[in-house]
Amino acid sequence: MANVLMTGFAPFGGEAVNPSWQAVSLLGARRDDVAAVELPCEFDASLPTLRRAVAEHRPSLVVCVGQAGGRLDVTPERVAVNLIDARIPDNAGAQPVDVPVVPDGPAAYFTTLPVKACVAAIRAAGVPVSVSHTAGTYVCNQVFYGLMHLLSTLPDVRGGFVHVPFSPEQVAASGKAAPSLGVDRIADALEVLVDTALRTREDLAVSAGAEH
Ligand code: PCA
Repeated sequence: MANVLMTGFAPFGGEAVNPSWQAVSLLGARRDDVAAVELPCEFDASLPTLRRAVAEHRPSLVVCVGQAGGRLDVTPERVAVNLIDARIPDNAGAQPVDVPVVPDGPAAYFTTLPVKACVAAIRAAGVPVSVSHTAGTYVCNQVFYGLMHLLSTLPDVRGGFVHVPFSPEQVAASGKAAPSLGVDRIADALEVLVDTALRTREDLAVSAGAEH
């Protein structure tokens, strides 16, 4: 019985694949306790799809994952902001600018994942990883904020968001120089994150801060 819900995104921005969904679907196939759901990269449809998945699977842990092309490493996100400012249109052609995710919602929510313990465990497993303090202002931040808004009404359910780099196949196909991480390594990191979150209630009291 799945008690972990994981989501990844459909390809967007002209990419043929999205390693977030590739890695999440690998984990869904690998583990009985993980339900894997693909979210559309569309402002209107992403959160309704997530809410339906939470209602269907009734998880105790929700980990949403998205691609952050150009990032060097796997990045568990710490904070979601109540702001959408789309740099490019979504897959339905919508490009909202300077609108809230939830009108009259709080400015931000923090993750309820133990991100520092997760980073330490993923690092020990040999995958490059660091805490991130911004999930951007596009569909991923919208989903992260919407998830935490929903979980604020479900006190027994913890959750958060993880961004992942391009895969080597994406970088090769584009011909651009960019950092990448194989989908199998991304899946390994996400599996360590899930196991760490399931057994860790109190996050580590170590610094993961950044000057910028
Ligand atoms: N990354 C985008 C949206 C979908 C995805 O995988 C983002 O970071 O907002």
